[in-house]
Amino acid sequence: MASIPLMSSSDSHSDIVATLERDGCVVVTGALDEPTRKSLARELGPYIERADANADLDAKYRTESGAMANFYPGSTKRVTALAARSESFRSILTHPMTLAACEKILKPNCVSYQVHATSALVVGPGATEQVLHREDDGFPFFTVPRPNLVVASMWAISDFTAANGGTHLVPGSHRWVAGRRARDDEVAAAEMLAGSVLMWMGGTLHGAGANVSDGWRFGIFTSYSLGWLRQEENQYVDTPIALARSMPREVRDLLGYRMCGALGFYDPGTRP
Ligand SMILES: O=C(O)CCC(=O)C(=O)O
Repeated sequence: MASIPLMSSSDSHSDIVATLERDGCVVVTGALDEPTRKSLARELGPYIERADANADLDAKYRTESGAMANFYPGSTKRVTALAARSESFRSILTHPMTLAACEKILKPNCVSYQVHATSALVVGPGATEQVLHREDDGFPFFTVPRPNLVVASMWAISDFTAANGGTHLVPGSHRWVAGRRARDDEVAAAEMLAGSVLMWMGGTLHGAGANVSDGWRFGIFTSYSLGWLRQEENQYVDTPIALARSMPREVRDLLGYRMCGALGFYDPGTRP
């Protein structure tokens, strides 16, 4: 049976990142303290409350083949634009452990890396399994296995179990060639206590598990990409410049309000 390496936040960042690179995924316990988790739940609660548990999305994205419906299974709430919506989210965005992973995995391929996408992913009872996919699938120009373009993370606000929709991962699949499909025994569910973080490589096959429990699974997804790529979530729309100006420099920079080498210049009059 496949398994996901389990480490602790007291392990060195370099050991954690080396494990992530080797196996394509890693769970690290004790990464987010309880007060921060509570603040995140409080700040995002009203948005999650209002979010449709996906009946709409299902209909909106359904294609003739049903492919998008497999990507957006029902009974799942998605709240995006987290940098704009939650001040506490900044401690996830700038967490030294995930930034250490970006420094090692992304930085060799770019002048600066950036936020790629953010979302609270709340999987409810009855949700079916999400189709396995790769974070770097948005860049089909490169052939699989692609160079390192994206690093992803899922922060457990609630406990994650195999029964409540714990993320499915295929360890090692970041090195697979295109078209290789995962056997059942190659897929592992991320089981982790609240406060843990699951990190995975942009090329690692993964997807939300089915929720056969009677509780909701609450995770916060955050990914980063090379600064010269198009962000998956449009951070300039979700965090407009007036709001970005009120944020710490490090956060603004990560959102993309800076140049990446010669790319992304702006008129000095609109300086962020
Ligand atoms: O919710 C999860 O566990 C994974 C979600 C995911 O990979 C996605 O929606 O792209």
